[in-house]
Amino acid sequence: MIKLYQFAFSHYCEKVRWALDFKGIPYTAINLLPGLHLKPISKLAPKTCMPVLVDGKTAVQDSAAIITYLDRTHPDPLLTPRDPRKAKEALDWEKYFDEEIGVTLRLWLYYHTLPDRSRSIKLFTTDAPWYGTPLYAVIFPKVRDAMMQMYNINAETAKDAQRRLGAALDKLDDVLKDRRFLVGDRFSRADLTALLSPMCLPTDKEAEALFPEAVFAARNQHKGRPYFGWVRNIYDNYRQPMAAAVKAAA
Ligand SMILES: N[C@@H](CCC(=O)N[C@@H](CS)C(=O)NCC(=O)O)C(=O)O
Repeated sequence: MIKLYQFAFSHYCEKVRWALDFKGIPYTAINLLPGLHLKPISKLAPKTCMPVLVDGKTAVQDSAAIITYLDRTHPDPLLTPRDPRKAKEALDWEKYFDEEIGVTLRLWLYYHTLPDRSRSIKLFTTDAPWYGTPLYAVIFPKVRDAMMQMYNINAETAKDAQRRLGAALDKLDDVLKDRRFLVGDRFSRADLTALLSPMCLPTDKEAEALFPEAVFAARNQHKGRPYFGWVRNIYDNYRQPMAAAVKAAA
């Protein structure tokens, strides 16, 4: 059975869960804790980031590489358009999402969330092993410092991330004026809108509990925007329920 090493709360991991569920592939999710993931992941792959998919002797790291791998090994249904020009367009959109939305949204969210210890611990222990909460009671300050360093989080970078994210969302609003899908007239990997799930998916009540004030306020301002409705719509219509056969914790 395929194994997916992941952080349950990670939007890059949600992208791969979605691809697996869309294709109806059974898998086991191995949920790790930030900080404690470093050792197991460095044994599997060159970098420490997740998602990492393990299929027998093959380990694939990086959400885009995993989707390409799954399209090769489980082509029905394909997520990459067959037409080479459209395939390139879909990959370009995916890269844009990964770099201009996934990275900037995370940096901005973490800048506002990490100072709040209990909110952060709640987020990082989502569906994680039982010992996560007592362990973070002790090691959280170290993990927080490491994350701020790893993602280069400070007031200046958060401001820049917010600006870049704003520009990317404006571009999406503009493009979505006259399209249902980002590429052609079919759902493709370009429309796996998981990277916007932290912003768009929680209900108002969940968002209020989950987000720091600045993020909650921004989210409320965005609720009427085309991109926001598009993400919700695509989720409603194309996101199958999670099919992880076993949810293991390590
Ligand atoms: N480009 C990568 C980004 C993945 C990524 O940034 N993962 C983060 C969680 S959101 C991570 O594992 N960070 C911990 C680390 O890099 O050690 C992908 O698309 O999979």
